[in-house]
Amino acid sequence: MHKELKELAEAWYARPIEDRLGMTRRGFMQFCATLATTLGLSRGAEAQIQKAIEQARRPSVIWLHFQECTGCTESMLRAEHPTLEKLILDVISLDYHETLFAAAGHQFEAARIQAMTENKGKYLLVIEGAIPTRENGIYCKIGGHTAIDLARECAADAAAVIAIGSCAAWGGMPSTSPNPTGATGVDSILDRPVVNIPGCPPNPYNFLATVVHFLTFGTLPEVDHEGRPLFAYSRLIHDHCERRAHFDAGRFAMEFGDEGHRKGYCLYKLGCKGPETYANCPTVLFGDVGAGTWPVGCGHPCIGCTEQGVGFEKPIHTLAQLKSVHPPISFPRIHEQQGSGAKTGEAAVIAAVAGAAAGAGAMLARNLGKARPADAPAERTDKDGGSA
Ligand code: FSX
Ligand code: SF4
Ligand code: F3S
Repeated sequence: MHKELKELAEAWYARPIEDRLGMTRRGFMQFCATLATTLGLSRGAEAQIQKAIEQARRPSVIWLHFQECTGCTESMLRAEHPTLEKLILDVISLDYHETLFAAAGHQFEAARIQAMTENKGKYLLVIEGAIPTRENGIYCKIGGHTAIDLARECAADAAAVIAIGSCAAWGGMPSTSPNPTGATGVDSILDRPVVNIPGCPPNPYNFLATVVHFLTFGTLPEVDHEGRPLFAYSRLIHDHCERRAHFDAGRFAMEFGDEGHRKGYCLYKLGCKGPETYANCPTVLFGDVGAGTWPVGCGHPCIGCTEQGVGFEKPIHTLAQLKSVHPPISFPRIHEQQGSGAKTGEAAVIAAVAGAAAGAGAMLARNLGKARPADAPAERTDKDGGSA
């Protein structure tokens, strides 16, 4: 780096973090508490997170783009929270990013090699987009190198590899049948563990929380059998959806714009895939602009964008397979205030409001047919309900 630029950067990072982020000290501490909550950490972890963000050397991040729409990057940087993108860019040192860099051509290629050499064994490799494998990967090339070769070359000396978005996690939209380019997820072409953060686009908080976990504890968070962090992908959307009480009571929207839809009833019969999709969308929300800012909250069925075999695979209005018919032991509040500073993600805690619906299972079994609620309720069939 140019000497003057280096001095400027050093002076900038010598300033207190709240100055750099343009937030109050209290706001920063609340933010750390929110991240600790999102990660499902025990009491006191927010102090460790706070210390790590303030004091740790920012990990170098090399960010590659392959087959995708750049929505992951866009959603991260366009987040409405005034400090989220600042925090992400403050927590990591983004040393190579194909969308954000001003450099081009050979200069750009040189930046990648330099970042890899200077941070050998220590950098985080983030991959956005699917890897085309058909015909030796010729369907995606950057600087003359295929996505397969670039991913393998950059992963060789990385401290950890994060696949961001459903495309990178399992192929996502580019892998939709008939998958002409043989698009696949990053982990299928690397012989090392990959943390997957699916979603199209994924929630920026899940990426930030994963990086902060690495920064704080030196390890990546615990993952499920598909490589997804448990803190974000261990619960069904259906089990923490604000419309769940309507599902249990048999109140469904049958058409877009009908009375049930206008009243905010359950979207199951419009094809909502919440009952077979694992993600924290209902509690973390998107964009920090208010309550209900997630697909179902806005009145559209979840399409299962985080779930391989569901998102971009099952027709949007096909009924979901029910992974569970048991009523949850708690429900989130229907109207939770969002959008003020560090409050985002705290809905995860607030979700612990008591309210098991007695007899909801029986109601459920009676009301899952396609008939309108006013009609004689049809018995549930496998076609309607799946493996319950
Ligand atoms: Fe797009 Fe990212 Fe979807 Fe894919 O997000 S939002 S197509 S997951 O890789 O850019
Ligand atoms: Fe919510 Fe969809 Fe489940 Fe209905 S089916 S409760 S809208 S997740
Ligand atoms: Fe995707 Fe469904 Fe969440 S469509 S963003 S997994 S609500």
